[in-house]
Amino acid sequence: MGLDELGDWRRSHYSSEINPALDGSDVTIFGWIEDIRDLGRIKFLTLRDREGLIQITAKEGRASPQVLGKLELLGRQYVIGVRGRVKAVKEAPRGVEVEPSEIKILGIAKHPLPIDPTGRVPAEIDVRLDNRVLDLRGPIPSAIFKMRHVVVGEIRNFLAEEGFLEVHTPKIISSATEGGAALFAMEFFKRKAYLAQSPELYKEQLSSVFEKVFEIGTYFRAEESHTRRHLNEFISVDVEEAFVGMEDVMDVQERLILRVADRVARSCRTELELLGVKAPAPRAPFRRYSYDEILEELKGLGFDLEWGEDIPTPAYRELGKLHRGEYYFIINWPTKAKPFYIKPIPNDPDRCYSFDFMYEWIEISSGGARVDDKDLLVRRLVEQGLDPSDFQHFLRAFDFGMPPHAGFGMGLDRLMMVLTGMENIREVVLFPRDRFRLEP
Ligand code: AMO
Repeated sequence: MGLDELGDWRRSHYSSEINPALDGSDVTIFGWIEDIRDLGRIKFLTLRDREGLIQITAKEGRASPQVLGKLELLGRQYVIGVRGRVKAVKEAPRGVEVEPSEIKILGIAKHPLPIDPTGRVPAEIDVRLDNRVLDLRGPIPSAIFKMRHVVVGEIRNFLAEEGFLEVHTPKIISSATEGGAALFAMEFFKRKAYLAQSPELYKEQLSSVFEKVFEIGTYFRAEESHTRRHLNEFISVDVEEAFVGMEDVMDVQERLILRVADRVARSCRTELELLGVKAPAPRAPFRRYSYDEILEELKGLGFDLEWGEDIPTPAYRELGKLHRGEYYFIINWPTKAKPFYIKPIPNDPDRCYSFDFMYEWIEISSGGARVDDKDLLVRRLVEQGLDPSDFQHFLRAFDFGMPPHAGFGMGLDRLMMVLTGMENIREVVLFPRDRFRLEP
């Protein structure tokens, strides 16, 4: 079947803009066919565009033979343009429909379709992800990604208003940042290079120039674990500030969450309703528990962890039940459980100025105050089994005047899981990458 040319047709209205008050007006609309109902003498099409749905109604006797002929050719998810007249009709969804005077077929869809994007016929997440573009046309993914757009915009506005400068650091790097094991190696002409795991070493250096910086960027980790909250490619919101300590950047994190939650509650009502989640209403100030206190809580829950250990997932799961609906910080971790760049507490060097920011059982961000003394940094690198010569460029910045500084990195995808109530991080990422998924 030949496709029609777009020609001079341009959209006059989105579906959501067509309401009973437009009764009698001529409109041009575009979209994807969600449903076709053929009742013989009357045919209903539901057309979806990015804003929602509109009903197209063609009656024999009223519609032209051209229109009736075109209707015979259509299938679900075909892309069409419709010119027609708006009619206020009580029985129609939202009390309005469009009577077509001309239809253009602009794109076809092959049948049978692999999934039903309306979600009425549920499909496994893997099948949905294999057909992600079609899947994204459904109302739930659509709500998630509209909300994600609002969230990213608000984070950017908030940080800019707080005086942070947005920066972009390299993603092709020559040495590990967050530990060697989870690095993706690549060939960089004749040299070996890696994909950045975080902007840590760059944002720290830039705090010695611009004092307050942030970056929203893509990072890569070769972690083999296949979980519902890890991907091999994820987006992090990184913040770094000079002349402050851990508590100050925790306050930034707290204000950021309050601001985003407020914005989502005000701007995403439709999306929240569709997702079936309550508007976020975090109660500040967020509680700050020490690692030692959390270990005690876990003991009470039956997890006898050795001091210094990282907290395993099953323990986090139980901890989350204890902290239901709560955003909270876990601070002052054992130094050996954190990366080399986190500053040990001078009079208690087994503990460090670090925090994880949590919602229930999910870690949303982590950060802390940084080692700002070069000799200590070199010692910390060696203690962690790293070779200081791999970090010579980072270390050199400490010869150029490095201020005390602190910061954090927040997983944007994790935050979106929390705000949308999704249990699987793949739901909130357009084209997720994990060990088993490199496509689409
Ligand atoms: P960390 O390694 O804890 O800290 O990462 C920061 C935040 O990024 C998110 N995150 C991930 N999200 C999805 N998939 C993953 N595989 C993944 N790994 C991490 C989490 C996590 O809290 N440089 C430090 C931050 C700092 O100190 O400023 C860092 O990278 O939400």
